[in-house]
Amino acid sequence: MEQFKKKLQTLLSEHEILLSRRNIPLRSCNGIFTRYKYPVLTAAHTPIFWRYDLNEQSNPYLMERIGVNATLNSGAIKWNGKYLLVVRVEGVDRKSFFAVAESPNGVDNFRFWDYPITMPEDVLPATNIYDMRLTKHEDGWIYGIFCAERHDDKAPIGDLSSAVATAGIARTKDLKNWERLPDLKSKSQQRNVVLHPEFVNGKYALYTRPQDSFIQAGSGFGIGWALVDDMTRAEIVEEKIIDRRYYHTIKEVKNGEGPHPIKTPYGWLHLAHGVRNCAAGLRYVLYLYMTALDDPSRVIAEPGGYFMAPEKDERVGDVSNVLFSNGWIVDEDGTVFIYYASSDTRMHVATSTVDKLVDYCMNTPSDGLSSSASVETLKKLIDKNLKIQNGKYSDLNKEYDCVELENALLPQFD
Ligand code: BGC
Ligand code: BMA
Repeated sequence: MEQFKKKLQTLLSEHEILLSRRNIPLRSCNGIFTRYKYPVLTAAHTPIFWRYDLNEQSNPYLMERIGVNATLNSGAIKWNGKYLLVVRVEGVDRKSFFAVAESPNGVDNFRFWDYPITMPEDVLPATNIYDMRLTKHEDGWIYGIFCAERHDDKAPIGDLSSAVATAGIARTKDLKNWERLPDLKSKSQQRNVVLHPEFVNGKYALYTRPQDSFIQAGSGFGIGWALVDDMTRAEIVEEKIIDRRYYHTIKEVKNGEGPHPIKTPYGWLHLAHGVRNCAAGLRYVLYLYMTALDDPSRVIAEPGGYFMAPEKDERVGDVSNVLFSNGWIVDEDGTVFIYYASSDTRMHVATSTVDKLVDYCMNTPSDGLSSSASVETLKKLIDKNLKIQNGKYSDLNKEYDCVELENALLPQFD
């Protein structure tokens, strides 16, 4: 085989091995969710024909022409029986765009559709767009709300970093053709805006995240809620904070709604991210909370602390120490596929069930906001457990089958 063809053959085969690799569930360490061994999407998963010019005349060395830096913060939806991610693909030029990747089972074999999404511009074109939340609304449209970012032209000359973030809005019926609607009108800048799937008092309902500037959430105080008459000219008139930030918690500096909440018989189940600052920079973790079925803006369960935090390889990437999620899918049997990105670099999946996540929300103690409150909460569980362990289970032998268990567990700790 001539050399060019041979090289291409190798590229395509290696790519196919990566794409068709079976994913492996890891042993759940806390009983709440199951992580998977491999990321579901990396930059290397993007098609070869996106990155290489396959014409031997114009690319005799068969080199990459358009580099992809990362595949991250993806919206998610089940569509015609397939698990779809609307992926934030970031090029080596730092520009993000959206592209659909599809899997038959939700945990592996994700493949990109041939073309990325062509997102029409708003009247004021954006420099960068990212982090889409998908909502199949009861009005019949699928909405995608995402962050649209532009340079702040009011910044002093020479300041090329100040920016303005707005919520871009688009809708579709097939995830291929998108109609762009005007960006959300809001007094403050906005990121992490999410559309609730049902009408509330006949209106569209938005989870918002008002912010003082491009980076600082500041006086916004948390995840907000606003009702909107018409998505084709969406404007926040009144905004109230429904999930507040507090001093010395996992969401002290910032928080934001993840994907839209899941409806359960016990209330709306929410996934969000919380941010705190430390000497190593911002640390992003994921947390859950629930709101009432008859009023999705009324919090009814607030488990304390984080639900998921970056672990092992997840901790390192372009923006290290970050977990971020803006997509999850719930199946008819109650399985929940949580799609999360680690360190702004790659996409992963974790699975759980609606029942487990609701149980987690309802029965995890809330944050008492001080060390002494945490100790009191812990003592209550210890009191209760010691009675049980020393009573009903006093005959349990800790050494039971230790060797066998150790052998089974060892691969977990490699
Ligand atoms: C980046 C986002 C980031 C935001 C705030 C943007 O320029 O693209 O990933 O969340 O800045 O730091
Ligand atoms: C944010 C988000 C994400 C990103 C995170 C960490 O503000 O909107 O785009 O994952 O920062 O960089």
